[in-house]
Amino acid sequence: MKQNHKSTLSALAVLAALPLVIHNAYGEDAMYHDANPKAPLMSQEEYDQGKQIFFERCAGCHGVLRKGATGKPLTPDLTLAKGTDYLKVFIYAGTPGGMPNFGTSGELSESQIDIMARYIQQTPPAPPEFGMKDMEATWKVVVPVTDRPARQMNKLNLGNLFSVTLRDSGEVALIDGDSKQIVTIIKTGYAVHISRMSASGRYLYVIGRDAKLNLIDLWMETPGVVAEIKIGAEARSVETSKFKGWEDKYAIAGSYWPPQYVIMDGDTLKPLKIVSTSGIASETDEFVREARVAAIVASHFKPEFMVNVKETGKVVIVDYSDLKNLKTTTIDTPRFLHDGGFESTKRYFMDAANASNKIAVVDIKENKLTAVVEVSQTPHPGRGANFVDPKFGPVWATCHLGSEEISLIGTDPVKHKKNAWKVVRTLKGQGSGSLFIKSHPKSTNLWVDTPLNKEADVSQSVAVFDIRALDKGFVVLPIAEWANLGEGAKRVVHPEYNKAGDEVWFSVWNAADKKSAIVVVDDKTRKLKKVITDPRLITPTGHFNVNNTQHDIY
Ligand code: DHE
Repeated sequence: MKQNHKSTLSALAVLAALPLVIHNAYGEDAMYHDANPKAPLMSQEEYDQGKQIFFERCAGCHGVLRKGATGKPLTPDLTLAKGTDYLKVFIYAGTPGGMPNFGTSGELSESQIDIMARYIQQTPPAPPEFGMKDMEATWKVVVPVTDRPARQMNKLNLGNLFSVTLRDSGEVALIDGDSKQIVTIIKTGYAVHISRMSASGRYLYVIGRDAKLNLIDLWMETPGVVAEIKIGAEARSVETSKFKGWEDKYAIAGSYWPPQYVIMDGDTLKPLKIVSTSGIASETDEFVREARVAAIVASHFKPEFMVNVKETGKVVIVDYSDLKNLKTTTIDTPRFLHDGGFESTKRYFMDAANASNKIAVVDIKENKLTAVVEVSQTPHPGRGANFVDPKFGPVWATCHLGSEEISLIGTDPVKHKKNAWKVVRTLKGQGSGSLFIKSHPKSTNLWVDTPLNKEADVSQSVAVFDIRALDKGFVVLPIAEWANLGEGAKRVVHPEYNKAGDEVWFSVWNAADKKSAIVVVDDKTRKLKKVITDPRLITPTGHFNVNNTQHDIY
């Protein structure tokens, strides 16, 4: 009897945990039925579509388990109380805090918005784990190391090559920075996120949102994929070992799901070591399963990687000199770490805890937290911008998703001690919705994009400040207008310098079925230099100059 009771309970527990597929009482369509009876009904087809859209558009900010990070938590205890109509308004129009306007921008149809409003009231499905065996099953060495060229076989000026993300076609375009010609287009993972370079400048690593990592050899006659692997279900970051003696030895990639990072052989992507990042959060001391890996940077001072764990607010410094006896240092920071980069000496990692409106400064020589700097709403620096403020000395700057402010933080604790790790100046940009900010050691310009601003004239242009006269405000350059692409909700995104530091490249990111372009601006005159268009340039977003990415110049 006791045993029966127990097995009934465990059967109920299984039923409660498993969503059921039932048949619609009103017809033949298969219906998805959530374990929670209050969740609105959906057909199986609608549920599957919701799941796919959530993965593609929402999980990055809200999390797979929907516990929230950059975006608000969307668990059924919260969403059910709000109801379908209320949720639809937010999905349709977005918010000034950074929630995209999926309806007004035309990215989702009315029926998709209705599906999403109902989908987020269902219990979030937990995706499966992805361990060593799964990774090994996807790992492919396309060209073995012994069959690769011993020297550069093409005539490209590799330092000035750009790897351009073609988001929706799942490709990168390699564009020659000198001639502005497309060298080749390479198939990669779905919705490629970033490109990073090996320390030598030979190997290019490209990671997709679907966690597929491609290794591209730039020495081949036509650069192409020499190895690939899938490291999980969802990912955003990859980096390579940059310390002297370890150049090109290892690659590291972090995943959103499962929450973990993996260290691989640099020239084959053979997975060597997987480490979970689930754990106890810095400010709440609560266990977080979905503790996702955001930005990763590599130290130039030691054989170490700095791994940002988003939800727990931890920078894990991973010593890669001995993978068997892995030494890590864990630094508590404010929560929801996202992106960041080095200040000009590369000793301090300026790390955006975006949902806390703070920048954590981590000393990677001493392996300790140096400061926490309060900035404006939802800092989003990309890797940030370094330059010398005429009044305050060396600074690192971040723009913000949730505000028009640009915060300049003093970064020289030796010669400008009283300014170090303080916001020394706040500039006003065009508006909220900024994602990336950029300068170059050889330039006197500071460029700030605003691709997620709700106003088309703001999202389609860029602001540029003269570093020598920051008080004078900014000048607006109508980048999308210069590209002259015709219709579409174009967004101007990601300023990136060429190797010489005398050109700035922007993506004009249009819908997949519309024309997009790369616009090259002369940095000195701020005049249009070149519009690169090609039917193959589908949804360009980030574009990474080999030399600047290899040497962390920004
Ligand atoms: Fe990114 C960097 C995550 C949306 C373009 N993006 C990063 C990094 C992370 C991240 C963790 C840092 C990687 C590193 O340095 O190792 N991005 C996320 C998200 O979670 C988010 C908010 C939502 C999502 O679902 O992905 C998101 N990102 C976007 C976009 O919508 C952008 C504009 C276009 C796209 O590809 O989807 C975009 N993210 C970029 C780019 C970088 C980036 C271009 C690299 C900037 C750099 O200069 O290093």
